[in-house]
Amino acid sequence: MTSTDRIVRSRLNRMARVVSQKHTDSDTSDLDESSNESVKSKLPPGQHETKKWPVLDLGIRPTISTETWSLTLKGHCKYPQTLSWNAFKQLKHIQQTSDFHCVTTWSRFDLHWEGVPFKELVALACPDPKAQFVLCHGYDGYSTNLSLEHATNSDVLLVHQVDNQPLSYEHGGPVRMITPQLYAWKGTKWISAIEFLTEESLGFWELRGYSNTADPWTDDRYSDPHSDPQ
Ligand SMILES: Nc1nc2c(c(=O)[nH]1)N[C@H]1C(S)=C(S)[C@@H](COP(=O)(O)O)O[C@H]1N2
Ligand SMILES: [Mo]
Repeated sequence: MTSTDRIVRSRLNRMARVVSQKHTDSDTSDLDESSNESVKSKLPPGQHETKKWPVLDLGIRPTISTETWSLTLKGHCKYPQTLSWNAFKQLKHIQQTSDFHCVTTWSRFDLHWEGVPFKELVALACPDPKAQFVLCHGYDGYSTNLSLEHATNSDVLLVHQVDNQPLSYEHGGPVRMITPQLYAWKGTKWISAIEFLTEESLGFWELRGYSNTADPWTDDRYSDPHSDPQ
């Protein structure tokens, strides 16, 4: 068994546990360990705050630097293209502070990001009107899907800096995506390509039973609580 197989198996075991608990007991409020009111209002159901920032991936760490990194825009779009690091750095950048919620129940508050809004890349590629879905790929072979509608929210960014430092390699540097209003697996680390699709295509975890919509505020972790997760 490879290390990726072990990571996937433990995540699927967690999913099976959560799903079976939901069948017997739908009250997850006891999982909210925080007593501080301002923290509580920022904490989605079933999450707890961590001051650290854990690293989660498939155990495959691609070697990628700003010299070798590039981002390909492809699929159903008018202007498919590949951007180098220098071309990417010339796009419109913004700074934004947002929270990070992992499906394995930790949340990290107030990360200060700098990067390019996803919608700037959409404007460059000009997807066909029928292409309402995106699949984002990483250099480690990871992928995750989301709707174009969500991806163009103003807080969905391709980031290269966090807390005024270059994004570290283990957190997906040189460039990763973030989706602050969705569970963090929707943000591809070491992002390599954005694919515009006319039909939905599921990503790595979505194929294995994770939710398509992934809304932390409705505890929307896994796609079908009645399915038998492998
Ligand atoms: N390329 C890639 N991106 C990925 C993953 C991955 O395995 N590979 N894991 C996802 C998951 S499940 C989470 S919770 C976050 C974790 O980001 P972090 O390691 O910076 O905390 O990255 C997401 N993006
Ligand atoms: Mo995750």
